[in-house]
Amino acid sequence: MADVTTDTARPASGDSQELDALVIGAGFGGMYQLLCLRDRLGLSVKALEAGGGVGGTWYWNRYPGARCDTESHAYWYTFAPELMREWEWSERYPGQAEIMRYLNFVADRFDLKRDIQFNTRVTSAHYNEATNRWLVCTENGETYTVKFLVTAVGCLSTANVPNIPGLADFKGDWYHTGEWPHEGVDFSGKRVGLIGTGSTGIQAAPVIAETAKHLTVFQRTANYSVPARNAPLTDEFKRYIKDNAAEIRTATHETANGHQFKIEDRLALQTPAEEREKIYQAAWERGGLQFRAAFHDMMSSKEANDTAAEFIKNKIRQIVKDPKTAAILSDIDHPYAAKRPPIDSDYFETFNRDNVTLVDVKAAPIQAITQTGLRTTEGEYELDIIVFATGFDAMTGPMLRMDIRGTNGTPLSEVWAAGPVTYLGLQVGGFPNLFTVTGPGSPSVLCNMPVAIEQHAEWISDCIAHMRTNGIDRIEPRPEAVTNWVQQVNEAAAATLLPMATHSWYLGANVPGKPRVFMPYAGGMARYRGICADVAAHGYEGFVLSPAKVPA
Ligand code: FAD
Ligand code: NA7
Repeated sequence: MADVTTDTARPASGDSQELDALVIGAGFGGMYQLLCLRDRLGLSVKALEAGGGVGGTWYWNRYPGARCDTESHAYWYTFAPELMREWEWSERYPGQAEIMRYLNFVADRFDLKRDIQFNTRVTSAHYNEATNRWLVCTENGETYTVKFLVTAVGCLSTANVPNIPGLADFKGDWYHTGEWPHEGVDFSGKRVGLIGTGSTGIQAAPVIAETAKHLTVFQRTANYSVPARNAPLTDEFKRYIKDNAAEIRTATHETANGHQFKIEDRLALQTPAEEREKIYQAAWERGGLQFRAAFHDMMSSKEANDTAAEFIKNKIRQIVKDPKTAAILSDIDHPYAAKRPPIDSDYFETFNRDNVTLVDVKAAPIQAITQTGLRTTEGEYELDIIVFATGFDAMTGPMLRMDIRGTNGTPLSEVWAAGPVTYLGLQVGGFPNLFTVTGPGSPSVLCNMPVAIEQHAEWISDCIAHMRTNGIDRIEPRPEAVTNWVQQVNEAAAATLLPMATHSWYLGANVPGKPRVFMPYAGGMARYRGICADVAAHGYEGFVLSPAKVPA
């Protein structure tokens, strides 16, 4: 354990700025948390953001084809009805640039930027028990002393570049999709290698193929995908959104996954095969993430899931003309949607192009990156550009990248050594007054995220308001509440097929050495919202609330 009296986080010079609260991050989460604490509670508060602007995910992920998979009328803030009327989306799924315009619009509308410091990465946060304050240090050498610390660092903000030997010697250019250059990348006339066939690789491949001389897609795990069927929104639908803003908000609050669509009650296994096929076909034609909602038992019964899986595999075989390529693409080893289900615009069709090749790196693993390309056990591929669509050190990565220490100087990395343990994904035992927006153990990535983010930011803000009203200085979860919640998170996952995708990032399996623990809460957003509300209504049950010290 670290000695708190010799605080290594404290820089040699510079006065520490004192604030009521500090928010780390200025994506959807950090922006709204800042607004709640500043404008509703009247706290002195600032947000620190590593990037050069607001937007979080959408600031960093500028790769070709970057687009939201949530439908636009569910992927926004719903806390202010007037905001829902003022903003107008143009497409069924908003692209990266449009989301950035939206988040800048919100930031300007609520004058948030004056309290956000950009290009500022937080490196450490140490709790001082004697003063009940957090000492927060930045890469630039500034320090802040704050009572409340809220991390809104995102679940998918730490890029995962695999440690493939030889990358440093590669003479071409390489990029990770989550750290894409703002000036863009010109693929024309280039031989491009794309590693990764998750949601991102599946979005990027068709767009890269349009301009690249040749695109080679290196696939390790074959993946399902359903057509997105993106299209401009009609005037009629835009009017519907404006007229029904309140209903849309309510709908997203009541569904299990925070989307606007409900999971059907019918069961795949009780539906005659012919009718089931028709339902899948209709869902395929409608497109989007709601394919997953076609039957209630899809995520709880392997047999039911197999019917969806087989439908999609057949579609792949029908779309992809070369039988060998189709076989590699449809050789999928996990239940449908047990990994984050991608949606696409012409992904499988892309493999019918003359300038696109699929390489099965499960059969012939990648050995090294060479000066001029990439080598697998079966051969060498000459490349000018390598694109890593290899995902993120999800959920815990951004937290553990900082040196966070709680009571007795205990590092968060020690408490989470065997996987993240939290109470409600909102607080960690031994880290008083530290709140985590969409922390591990909350629905987060299993949900339409703005819905989860709004609920967290509001719960945190209400909790701090309660503390201030009631003369409470410090809050942290009881150990038994943490143990009980971790068990509930495990049970919720075990009731679904999600853990069957043993290589998924939900389990931390994509990062070598990371503990394999199912991290998000799979019990559904609506149920989770109710649990959090009950906890608050019962005097913050499961938390220790300590009164302010009366001066002697
Ligand atoms: P982020 O947007 O990740 O913002 C966190 C911010 O914290 C970042 O800007 C980061 O720079 C900053 N930060 C982190 N650490 C530090 C530090 N130490 N110091 C200072 N700043 C720090 N969700 C959906 O619901 N639907 C979708 O369709 C969808 N599509 C996605 C597509 C992609 C390509 C990705 C990567 C994610 C997608 N997501 C989607 C998830 C997405 O992350 C959330 O929807 C949402 O944007 C998260 O907002 P956030 O504020 O919680 O986190
Ligand atoms: P994902 O879903 O983690 O996908 C990463 C892909 O990269 C996946 O196909 C991985 O294969 C592949 N990968 C990772 N490392 C390697 C190595 N070393 N060699 C070959 N292939 C590799 O990330 P995404 O960015 O697509 O999606 C993450 C979220 O962002 C998603 O929820 C969306 O919201 C957007 P694997 O499956 O591990 O075999």
